Amino acid sequence: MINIKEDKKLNTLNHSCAHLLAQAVKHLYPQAKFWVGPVIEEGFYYDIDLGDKVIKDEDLPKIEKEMKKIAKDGKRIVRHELTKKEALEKFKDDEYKLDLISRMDENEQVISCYTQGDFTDLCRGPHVETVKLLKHFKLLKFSGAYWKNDAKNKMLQRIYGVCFENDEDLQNYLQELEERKQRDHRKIGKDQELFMTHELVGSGMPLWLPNGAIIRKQLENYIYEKEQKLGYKHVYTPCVGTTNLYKTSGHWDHYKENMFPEMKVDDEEFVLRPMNCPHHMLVYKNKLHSYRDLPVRIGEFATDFRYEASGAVKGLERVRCMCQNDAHLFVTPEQIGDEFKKVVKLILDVYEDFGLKNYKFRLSLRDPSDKEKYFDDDKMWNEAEAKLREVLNELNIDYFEAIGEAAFYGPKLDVEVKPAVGPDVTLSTCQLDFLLPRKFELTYIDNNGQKQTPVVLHRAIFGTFDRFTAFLIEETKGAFPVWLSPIQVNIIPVNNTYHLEYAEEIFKLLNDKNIRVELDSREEKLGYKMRESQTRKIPYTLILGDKEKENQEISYRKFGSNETTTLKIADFIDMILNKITNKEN
Ligand code: TSB
Ligand code: ZN
Repeated sequence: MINIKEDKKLNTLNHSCAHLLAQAVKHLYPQAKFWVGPVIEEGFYYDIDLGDKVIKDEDLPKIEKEMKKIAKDGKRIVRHELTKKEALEKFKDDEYKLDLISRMDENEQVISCYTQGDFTDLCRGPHVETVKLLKHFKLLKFSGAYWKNDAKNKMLQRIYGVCFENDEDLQNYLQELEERKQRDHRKIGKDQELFMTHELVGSGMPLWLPNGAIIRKQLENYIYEKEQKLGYKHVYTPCVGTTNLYKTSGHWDHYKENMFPEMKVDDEEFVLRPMNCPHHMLVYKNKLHSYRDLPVRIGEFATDFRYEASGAVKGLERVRCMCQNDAHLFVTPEQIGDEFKKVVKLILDVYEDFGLKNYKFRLSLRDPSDKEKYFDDDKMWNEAEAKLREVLNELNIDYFEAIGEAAFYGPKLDVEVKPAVGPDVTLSTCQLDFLLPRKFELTYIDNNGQKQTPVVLHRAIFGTFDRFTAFLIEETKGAFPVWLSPIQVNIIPVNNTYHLEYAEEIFKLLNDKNIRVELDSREEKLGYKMRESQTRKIPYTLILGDKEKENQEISYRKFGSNETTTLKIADFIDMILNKITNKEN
């Protein structure tokens, strides 16, 4: 998909289309007042105050129709420049425009408006010459949006649209959008019964259903095994801590707005934990360490709670209750490079196992001017950032840098991916931290018998099981490799009267080998059951009839193939177990 915001021609076209939208809305709802209508990567939107009116599904076609009418009428789009005084006078009844104008400095910028027929809007431009050129557009969706993004303000109506130069581009885009909707993990999650949400449990709190739980368990086993081999020691710690714990760590000062509010129990004040680092610092501190023990690698599949804005929560991808594949690595300063390198290699290794290719490394740095957000120690930041760059260059890793994306305790390397719908998100992360070990007064004894402070690497390979699963669902479009698939084999007897007994026999054989198998003994047509097995994206569908029963064989179809293969039952079991072990498709 082309980035409309960055394509000069499309940017102008979409911006002009936003004005066309506003004009049509004004015709239909004369009370309308307009806030801003920017161009975004995938089109444009306009934030509109419609008084009590709330936009509904059926309104979009009406607005679109009016837009078409205005466009056909073909008025020119004319620019006027104004002084600030004139602008304030012209828009004196519009609190939104007054807010914008009052913040403008006429010595620094020209104040301009654009008029098309009966509609004038304050705007920097540029625009196309006439509304006639706006032909190939579509209104896509709408939502509520607080004025200036602040929940204390009035909720405005935001309408999204997109405009192209020709119909072919528009149709291609709409088709891609449809494909992305089909791939959306929220849709597949529902269709395949992977997870659910319920308002009684709460927003951003998904419930993993049996099918989803199988996938999660496989992920847990997979990464646990890898981490064991790499010398990680796993722990279990509570998903609450006292407020004091988070005051000690600095989260209370730097991360409070992302946390659930505190709760009092007897004389203690608790918070649901947003991160596990403080608990792991205390686990480290539980005993004395010599430089010979380092690196100490403490891992946990740890549940965290974070306050995410209600408009931002999304399926499994952005939740308020999540489970991190977390670990904190305690190292000597000399070990930072090596240990960081091992983490990056583990990330690469895991992505390879899952066949993931669409990701980018982002080196997330602090914004040096933001002394509030980031802990203030220039030397520490400079050293840490330099160290990460050095390792990335050594490993020849392609990455981009992002100022202001660091954690409050240090710079980090993040893996960024693009979901089917919505903005990019981070999966894996590895974060360098010189601060928390100091706050918790952690030590190790060096080779001169002196106490030293270790450095900590925070790392999560999957990020959270929640977000990783969301991404995996979208990448595989719900057709999981056999080792992850909730149901690996679906058995269909050709005719229940003659073949059910044999099918049950095969079911037992597979089930005994821990192969996840289902037997479809419903009184439905064979063709119907086979089609359904495909729709459910089950990797292997077995069809058992006379021939198979007679020869102690099975016939199978793989997902996505129309070919039928016949094998001796033992050979089939060998084959599928091999694929599961080797994580092959
Ligand atoms: C890696 N203290 C570190 C940890 O030791 C930490 O918490 N880092 S984090 O804040 O970046 O979170 C780790 C990962 O959790 C992120 O990389 C991201 O993949 C995932 N994550 C963060 N917020 C959410 C959320 N709201 N929903 C789902 N996953 C999330
Ligand atoms: Zn951490």
